[in-house]
Amino acid sequence: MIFNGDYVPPEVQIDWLTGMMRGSDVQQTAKTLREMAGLFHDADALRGMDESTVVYRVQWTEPVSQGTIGGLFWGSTIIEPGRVGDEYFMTHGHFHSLRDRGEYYGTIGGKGLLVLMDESRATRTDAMFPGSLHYIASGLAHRVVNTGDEPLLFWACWPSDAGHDYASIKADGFGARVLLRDGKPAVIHEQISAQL
Ligand code: S6P
Ligand code: ZN
Repeated sequence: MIFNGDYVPPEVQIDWLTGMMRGSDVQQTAKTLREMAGLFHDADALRGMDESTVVYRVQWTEPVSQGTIGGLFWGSTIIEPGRVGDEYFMTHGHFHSLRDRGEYYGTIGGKGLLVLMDESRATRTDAMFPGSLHYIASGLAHRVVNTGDEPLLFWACWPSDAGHDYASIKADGFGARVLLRDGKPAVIHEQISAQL
């Protein structure tokens, strides 16, 4: 059926080491501090920065349309080094709209932390470094933080019907932030207010 000529996947070339993708099907986006307002905890520090600063770039290919069951998407993300106040540059982070869809991340360059959070807000981090492979289990929100001095580059592969739920992260954030403390990155978990 797949060989009957109805479906010809788009041609895409990738450069593993730089994260660059080429091909008619390649899409890309760059996220600036302006678009990320509200995600960093220090609003005063953000106001003092150039809001056109690019925090991260994503390139990806969608060989089938979004929502297709059984397909896969593929892309790269490059997060610049930097901080807003004491908080390291990071991606927005998201749950998949279909919660039972997982994902793979594989790191090429730089270092950082993959922040994972379940629906109960329990949050943990995995170290990212060249060669680290991360299986993001279904149901986990995921965000990447660049804790190094150079760009952090990773490749990702995710299901074409996963979708992205950014709204719940925009509203409530993650259960932990990665902040500069005593000259090094520290994972600061949120205070859980006492239940009455
Ligand atoms: C998609 C996958 C990545 C991210 C990218 C940017 O499921 O996880 O391609 O889209 O790393 O992160 P975010 O949170 O802004 O989408
Ligand atoms: Zn994802």
